[in-house]
Amino acid sequence: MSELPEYTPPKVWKWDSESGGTWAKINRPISGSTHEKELPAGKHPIQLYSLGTPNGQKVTIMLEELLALGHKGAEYDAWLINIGEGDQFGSGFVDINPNSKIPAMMDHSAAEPTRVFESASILFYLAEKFGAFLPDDHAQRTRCMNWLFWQMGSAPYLGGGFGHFYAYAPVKIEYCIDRFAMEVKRQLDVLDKHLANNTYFCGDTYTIADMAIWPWYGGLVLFNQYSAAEFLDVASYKHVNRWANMIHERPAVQRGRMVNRMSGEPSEQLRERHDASDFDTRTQDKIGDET
Ligand SMILES: N[C@@H](CCC(=O)N[C@@H](CS)C(=O)NCC(=O)O)C(=O)O
Repeated sequence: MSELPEYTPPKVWKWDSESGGTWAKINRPISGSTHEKELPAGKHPIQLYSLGTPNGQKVTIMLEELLALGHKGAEYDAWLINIGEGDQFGSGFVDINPNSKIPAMMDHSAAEPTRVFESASILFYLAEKFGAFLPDDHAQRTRCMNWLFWQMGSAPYLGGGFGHFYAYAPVKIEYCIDRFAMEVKRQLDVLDKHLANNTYFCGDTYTIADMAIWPWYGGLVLFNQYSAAEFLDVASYKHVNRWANMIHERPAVQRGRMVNRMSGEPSEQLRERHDASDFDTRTQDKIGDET
């Protein structure tokens, strides 16, 4: 085990704003807005304020899937919230999500304009609104919700635990990396065993549970998330790989993954989406730094 400086926690924790690490600049121990900023609004009933992280992708995949199914009411404007620059602390964003995290959504087609935050809540809201990607049968619906809630409870160990200490922390701490690598491998094993006997998370039906799990665990096995594919030996989870590849083949998933993205191939970054044609005309390779 590597040597770390001796640390005795003080009686009362105090905020050290210089604690270091990739996200130190934006992390704060207090909630609420830091500055006044109204959010823009476009022409569509659904206004999404997000970023193309795994949590953001869940919602853009769902919206693109709904549109692919012919639900015209799912047309949306997707505005970029740059969390590295602190946009999530603007007053307009905090009015929608007091928790200052993407994704956040406004539905202006409801009798009362409706604010929706937390990615699973948004997925569930859209599934109920359009009657899609959520089984009607109570037993099947419960299966779907089990896995949806599984994702919400489990992914913080992957992102906030493993990803943070393996990729972002200013020092590599063996104890923390061990603890969270063990948990993430256990989670991958849970998924792998389930997918050995099920095409999707809910048997033969593609649901919001798949849309929630894929950007995180699919990202790990397909896109070398956190540069950890080799370290976690993700290739050994054969059924997760089979499922992840199958979901990735869906055109709506490929589109959803491009929306509000700020990294990767410029041709796969559609930083803001206001129209279906934007996928052909407004990607970063075509417009450069115009946005
Ligand atoms: N449980 C939330 C988590 C959302 C979340 O963690 N969003 C991150 C980006 S993936 C964020 O906005 N971080 C900004 C911050 O922590 O200040 C959800 O699923 O919607």
